[in-house]
Amino acid sequence: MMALPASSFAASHREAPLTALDHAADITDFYAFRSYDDPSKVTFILNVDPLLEPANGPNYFPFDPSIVYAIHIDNTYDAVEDVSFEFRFTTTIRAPGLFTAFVGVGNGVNAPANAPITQTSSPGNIPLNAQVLPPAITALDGPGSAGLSLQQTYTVTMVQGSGDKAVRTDLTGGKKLIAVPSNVGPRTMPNYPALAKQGIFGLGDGITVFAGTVDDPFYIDLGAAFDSFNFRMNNFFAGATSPSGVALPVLSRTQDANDATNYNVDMVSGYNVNSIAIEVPISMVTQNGKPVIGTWGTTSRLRTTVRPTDPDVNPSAADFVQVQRMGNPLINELIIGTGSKDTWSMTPPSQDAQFAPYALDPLIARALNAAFGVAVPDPPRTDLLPLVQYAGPFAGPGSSPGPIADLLRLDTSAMPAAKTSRKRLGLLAGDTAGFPNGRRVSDDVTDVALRVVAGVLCSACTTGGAPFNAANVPLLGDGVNTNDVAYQETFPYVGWAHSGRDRRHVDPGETACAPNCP
Ligand SMILES: [Ca+2]
Ligand SMILES: [Ca+2]
Ligand SMILES: [Ca+2]
Repeated sequence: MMALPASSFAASHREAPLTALDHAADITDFYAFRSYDDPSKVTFILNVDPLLEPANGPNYFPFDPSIVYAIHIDNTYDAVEDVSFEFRFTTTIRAPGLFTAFVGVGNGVNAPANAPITQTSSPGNIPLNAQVLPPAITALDGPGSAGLSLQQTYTVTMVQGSGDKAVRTDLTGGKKLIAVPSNVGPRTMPNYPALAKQGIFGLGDGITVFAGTVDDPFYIDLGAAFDSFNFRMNNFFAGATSPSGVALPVLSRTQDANDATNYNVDMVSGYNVNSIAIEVPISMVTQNGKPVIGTWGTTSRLRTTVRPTDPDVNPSAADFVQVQRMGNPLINELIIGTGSKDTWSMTPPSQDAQFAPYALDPLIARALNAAFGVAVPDPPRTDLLPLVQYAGPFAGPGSSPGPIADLLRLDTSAMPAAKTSRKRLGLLAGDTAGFPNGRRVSDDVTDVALRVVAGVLCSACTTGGAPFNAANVPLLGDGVNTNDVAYQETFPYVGWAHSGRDRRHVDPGETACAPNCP
């Protein structure tokens, strides 16, 4: 089980040993929230493939055609999926003679008068005066897409039920759904936002999908967090110390209330991630008028892999096994012991009871106590159970708590918060439309997790046998309060991909957001 997690740290970038070696299948973050711009719908976002350097050509970051990417919804409180959406990708190299996956200049460039003499037997042979460089890429398909050599299409399948009795429905409807490539740069893709928007597809019945490379919406001082809690405290915090006199990574009240300023470095700034987003009517994923759902994402691979001598970039479907999953942020990252992470990744959430000891006595809380001297509640940490059961503030009236399972729980009857009243700390700041009621792209799960593990939700706990006062939990945080680029207020809500030519990573010592910080 697990529960909120704890300390800071990337929601889930490279957390498990096996998926650290399988980056394409590595789930970085999973989001589920009632759509800001259409409250009749809910949006799910599954992000994979961490820390994509935007300049990393020439093939950039295609989705893996041998992975099944899936989003699952439980609406019967048993932690078994009732509705799932599966995404499968196919790669086509449309211009095999090109030297890169994406190239284009202006209106195209023909061979000049002094072009090298052509050899008819050369595979790269180009006739005299013929076009050498295609026009800049302005479309995902058809006119304007000649330079988009590597094109990925995908299918969307709705699965109702689970196991052998599941009913599978192709939602693609014969449409050519095209994944949005990474932003190569302004010469090759002169109007990237317009190009990316072409990757938003309506599938009918109120369903909208998007797949492609985008700005990683997650923000964190990753390097400080994983250097054994070596947060940069000198200039950014209130100078608070624990009872044992150790400096604490604590924000001042003013800093904590400022959701638009970074006091430390967002180490994910300037990096992209691969994103799969689907928006569906709430009625499609709820049952019998019960508004609460539990949701999670998975990546699955073929159980066995055959390497053909004739390379096939699109292997056929066969027997798949789950490689990774994610419900709540930071569970695998911070709660599950490293020796159990790979097992956890491959286990369905309905069997999470076996991991309950990790959450009921989370090592990360003990680490927080040891590193900083902050008081944390005594185990068993039953205050963490609402994160792994249908219990607590978002349980829904009369619902069964169900088994212990890492699901991201969302009460779809709670109205989305307007941008001006949206709080990065979600529920902890009184914004009931945010984490842990689902998770929006802007929610600061790092700071929330630190405080929850430190006991901020603990109303009847003890510490060292004495009463624990949740009001005394300090304003723990990493000093990174917002993303490096503005989020969008409409589907798919994330920022578009950073330019490979012009991306900027904020460095330690730079206290501001990147140039576009909201
Ligand atoms: Ca179910
Ligand atoms: Ca970002
Ligand atoms: Ca933060």
